[in-house]
Amino acid sequence: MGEAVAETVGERFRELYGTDPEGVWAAPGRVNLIGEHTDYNDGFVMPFALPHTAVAAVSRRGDGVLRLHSADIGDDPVELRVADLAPGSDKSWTAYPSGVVWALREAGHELTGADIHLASTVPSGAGLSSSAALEVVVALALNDLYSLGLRGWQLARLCQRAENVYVGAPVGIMDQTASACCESGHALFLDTRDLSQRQIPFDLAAEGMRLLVVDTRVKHSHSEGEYGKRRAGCEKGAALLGVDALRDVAYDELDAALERLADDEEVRRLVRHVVTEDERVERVVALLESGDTRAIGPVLVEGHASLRDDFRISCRELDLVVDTALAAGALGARMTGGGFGGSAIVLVEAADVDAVTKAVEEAFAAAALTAPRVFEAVPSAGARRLV
Ligand code: GAF
Repeated sequence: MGEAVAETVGERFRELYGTDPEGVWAAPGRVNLIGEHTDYNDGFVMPFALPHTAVAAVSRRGDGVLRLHSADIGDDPVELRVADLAPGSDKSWTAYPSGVVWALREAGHELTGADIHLASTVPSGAGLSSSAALEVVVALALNDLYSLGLRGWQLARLCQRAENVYVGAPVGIMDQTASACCESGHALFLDTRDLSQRQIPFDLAAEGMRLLVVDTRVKHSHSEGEYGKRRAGCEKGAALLGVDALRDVAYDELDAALERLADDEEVRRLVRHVVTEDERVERVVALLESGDTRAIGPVLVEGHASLRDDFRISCRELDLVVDTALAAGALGARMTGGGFGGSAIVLVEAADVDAVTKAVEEAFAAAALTAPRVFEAVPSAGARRLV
């Protein structure tokens, strides 16, 4: 599959820029199994890569020019000068790739320009990290072509910086690390404090189960205020409790911490979510490592309730997916990603895939909602060079 995609993208590059690309790279979107809104609290997350990828055909230039083109936009390439790239100057899709070039140069890497053509199969606005995939594919291509020698987690940090500072979205480090570091057949247990990682085997098909992604088609965006408000509330909670980050509040000290926050109900709820969510990630890792995979279902459901009731970032459509899937026999379900729309994940016995899918589709139709997009998520490879 990779070769066919590389061929198509390379062909388009030739049409646009008149030469062959020096190479073609791919970086995936992700779903997060558990560990939501913990990554900017120095906590734990557990994403895995989707088969859907952003693909980039790239060549270096020596004249300081950056040309960017996206198959999804279709116009002529956008032409910029690398020396002129500045945070906040770009409000279009090109901010993601050019932000990466800016972040690499800001970190001291000498880049003299590039021609880039991008194409992506990661649904955008669906909470599946289409932006991180775009960033990481460009970072990896430039890392290879300019022989920068950066490791996956280092590229992830630079991509996060591009998104935080250049694009202006206050996201954590999960999505970029997932795209850069995930491995096929595994979920990535990531400690976002020091970026230490463990690849956890995650092969549901071998155990007769499936994980469905249900894209509610409710678009979301991180540059909008609600994500930043949650992040600021978590930081306020850490400050009130006198810790560097909510990660430092131990699960067995949660009740005492909540008592100290008695005057601020909103911060209390945010703290309770983050501390219990970190514990849920550790529980899921322990269950998967002991081979008790079906038992993660109820933990996913607890996670959803916490995001809905304490963190307050679910929405009617996400709750409908979760409630309907559980009523139709799913083992577990929860919203995934930043929230306020986007996608939910549903863990099901293989034999129940059709019945659960049908129940969710019928529930959306009965509620007069746009039909959701349902597909199976197979843990796939992280960012890589295709040719
Ligand atoms: C979005 C962000 F980009 C991530 O950093 C993370 O905070 C996630 O929402 C919530 O877990 O995907």
